[in-house]
Amino acid sequence: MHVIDSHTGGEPTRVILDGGPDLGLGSLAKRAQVLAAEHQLFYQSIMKEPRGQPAMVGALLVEPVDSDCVTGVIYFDSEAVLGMCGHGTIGLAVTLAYLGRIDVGIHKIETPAGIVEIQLSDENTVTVTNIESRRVRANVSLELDGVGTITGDVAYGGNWFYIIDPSPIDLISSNIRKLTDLTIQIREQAIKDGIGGENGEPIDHVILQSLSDNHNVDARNFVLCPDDTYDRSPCGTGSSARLACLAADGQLCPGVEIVQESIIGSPYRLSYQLADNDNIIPQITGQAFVTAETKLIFNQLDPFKSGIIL
Ligand code: PYC
Repeated sequence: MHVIDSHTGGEPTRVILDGGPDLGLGSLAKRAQVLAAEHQLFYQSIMKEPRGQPAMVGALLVEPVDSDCVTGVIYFDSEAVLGMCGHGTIGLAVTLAYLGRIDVGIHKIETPAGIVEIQLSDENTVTVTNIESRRVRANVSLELDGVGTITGDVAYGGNWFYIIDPSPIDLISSNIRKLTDLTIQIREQAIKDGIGGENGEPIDHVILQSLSDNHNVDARNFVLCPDDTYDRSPCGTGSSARLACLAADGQLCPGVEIVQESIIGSPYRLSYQLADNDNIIPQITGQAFVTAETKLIFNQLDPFKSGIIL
């Protein structure tokens, strides 16, 4: 199995070029369901240690339904198949450029959540125009044992987010352990309380927001992903959900750019346009770098050929 690894603002992406399971030829959403239901060992074997690494997102290339798209892609981490992935799309665009499959310019990519547009500005810089994003509910409270009341917004940006602003814990790297524990507790409580999308979709990511102390940066976040790791990048789908909240609150006008940084300080430039309904169309600009071209080997005698699963 040939893969190409990259990182987007420190967050790793592994593009799988061949050797994936047969998912049929349905819509990408249908194929993502088949991957989640029937091929968990496949994606865990690529994402989990010793072959994968914490926080890594896989990008399985598949035939698109819409032939205008340069490729179809299904994203996953070691625990879940994702609807969309912003940092992964930036990493995928840079990987496709590295492979000589796309040039500088505008291209379309099909994901289970819908078609996204990428603008490759140079070999590392990409703007993603994401699927329509929206805030679903504002000021939803939950009670956490030992913490008290937490209040946040529920928003969709290709995945489902519960966003708390301001963060109850300082967003500094020495707090990463505490931030991870708190956001896991929040996600578990949100799921128990049935907080989620309009059709009962569970919260899969939690965001804590704050202002940034850094010059020329507007905001900082900490994003918990389904595999319980934190996003090293500012999270493209999470930034889209956050933009939907800012738009709904009248705190950011269409076309105005802000800079959002992650807990490790890597930045995205963000803006949005209004869609025909109350939704927004987010734009996320970031940079990715290819780090490895690898052939993965699965030896039947290897006791950890499917990854370390505890
Ligand atoms: O950038 O959308 C994103 C993302 C989702 C999970 C990890 N990164």
